[in-house]
Amino acid sequence: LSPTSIIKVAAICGSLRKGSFNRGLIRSAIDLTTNQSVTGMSINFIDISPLPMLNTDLETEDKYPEPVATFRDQILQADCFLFASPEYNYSVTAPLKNAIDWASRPPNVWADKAAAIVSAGGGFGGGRSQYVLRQSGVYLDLHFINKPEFFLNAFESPSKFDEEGNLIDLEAKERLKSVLNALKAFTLRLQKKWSRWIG
Ligand code: FMN
Repeated sequence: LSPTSIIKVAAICGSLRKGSFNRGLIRSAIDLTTNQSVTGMSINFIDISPLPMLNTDLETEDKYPEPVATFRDQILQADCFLFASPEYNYSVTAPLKNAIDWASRPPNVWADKAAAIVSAGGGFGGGRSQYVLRQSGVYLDLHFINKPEFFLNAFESPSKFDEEGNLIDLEAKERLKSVLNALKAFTLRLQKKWSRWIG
């Protein structure tokens, strides 16, 4: 990847519900790249809802079942990741953990990539789950940007989302933009280092 290439971001939402605020954060991030508020990145939303619950009996020696194989390939093809997720009971949501676990099976396709986490939720804006997710990243060699952190209380008034779960708060959009720019910078930094080693 040269600094002029478009960075491919895979965006994953930890909530499966239609009106999800976190899904709204991903839509807003996509808008920021398509309207060129953030340049040099393209964001592809990856739907994790078709994934079965992890069961290693579904694996054969050299194959994963559909739709797991497709999901793993989408992760492999991405340069970096944007996770948007609420916290469920102070932790990572079950759908997101399930997706993380499927892509961690050999070979671990998260390895050596950059990632950012944003969250919308209750009082702490889903923030507690971010630290649980970061902990999995330690084992997976998935490298999270540290700053800026992004937490959003989805329930305070006036609402930062419209009735369809679209982000409407300008200050939050600016913060989201900063997250994407930091993710871009860190992805380029990681990949430049990597190519120096193998070059
Ligand atoms: N919100 C919190 O802030 N902390 C929690 O620990 C928490 N636990 C939850 C557990 C479950 C099973 C569910 C369904 C919701 C929980 N919530 C919690 C509320 C969610 O943050 C809220 O429903 C949020 O809107 C979900 O994100 P979404 O809009 O992207 O679906």
